Amino acid sequence: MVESIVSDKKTIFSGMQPSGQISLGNYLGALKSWVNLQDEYNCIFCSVNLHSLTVRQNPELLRQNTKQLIALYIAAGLDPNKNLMFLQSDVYQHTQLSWILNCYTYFGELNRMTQFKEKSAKYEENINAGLFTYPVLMASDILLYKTNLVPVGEDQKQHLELARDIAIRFNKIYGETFIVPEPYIGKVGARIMGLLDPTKKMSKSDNNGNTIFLTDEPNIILNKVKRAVTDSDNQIRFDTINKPGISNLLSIYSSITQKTILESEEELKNKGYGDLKKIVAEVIIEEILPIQEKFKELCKNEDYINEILKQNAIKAQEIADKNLNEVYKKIGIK
Ligand code: AQP
Repeated sequence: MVESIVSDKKTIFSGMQPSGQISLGNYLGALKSWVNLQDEYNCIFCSVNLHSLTVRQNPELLRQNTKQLIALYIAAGLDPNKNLMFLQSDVYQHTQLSWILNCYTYFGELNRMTQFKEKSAKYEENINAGLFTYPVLMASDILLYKTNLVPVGEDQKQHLELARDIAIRFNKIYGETFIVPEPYIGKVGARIMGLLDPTKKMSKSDNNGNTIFLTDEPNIILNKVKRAVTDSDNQIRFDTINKPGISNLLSIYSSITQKTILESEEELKNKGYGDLKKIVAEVIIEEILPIQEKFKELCKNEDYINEILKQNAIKAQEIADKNLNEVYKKIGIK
């Protein structure tokens, strides 16, 4: 059995797509909690740029967003010496394994994926095969590193379940090869909804005032929060069905301040909506400003980011190559 990265620590894999700039949703739902994992686990935080090709990208923007994503990982507190941070496209073994695992995944399984259904509806002019087989590439990302744990939001649970099924299926045929990954159950980040449509999640590829980006200037953040959709009954209370806008503002507030929703409700219940928005915008700005300052510094030093990517990709390739070769031998390619 091939070892995972090092020592007795468990391996965690997660990633983000550079399909836009990182949103407040990506930060509060994922990145912020990753920072707390880096001492206890062997962490692999990839920029999954090949995944983002399932939706048409502007090549220049994709290049820029890819580098910025890694700079934001570091600015938010991920230490490049403690975590493996690299571009998915720099480790070709991801796509090699993906092809193999495609042959161990059933059409019916992929056809059941709700994210495929949602994205097909959102991008109905471009329902490409990559969108359909996306979960197999994700399974490859995870299984390639003998990952033990995957921090997943609600939206990715089904994909992780599929990765587990593929691993179990492969192990049954060829003997113990992949570690069957478990979901990481820790302090789960909040699911942040769009400001203009609080019934749908905030996405980095939305660019219409629905999304706050980590790189937004304070006045932009204030304006976006001021324009957030609320309701007309002027009561601050958490009720996602009847008051999705106010509930979303409460989620953002409690996620940043680390207070419970109940504590936040109690603290803010006598405020008007205008004051609530001002308070929420203030805590967002306070949280994001230090990240932005560090990010701007990092962006001045592109060589530093390039070097991190290069060194980390070499380390990742070493592990990936070993594990892919094991698969090749088992299936008769080598
Ligand atoms: N709104 C959100 N609230 C909480 N967590 C979120 N995540 C994404 N949106 C929210 C989490 O961020 C991580 C990285 O996501 P991704 O880049 O792999 O793709 P995604 O989930 O499709 O994110 P976006 O922002 O919605 O990207 P686009 O617009 O390209 O589709 C994941 O852990 C995800 O759960």
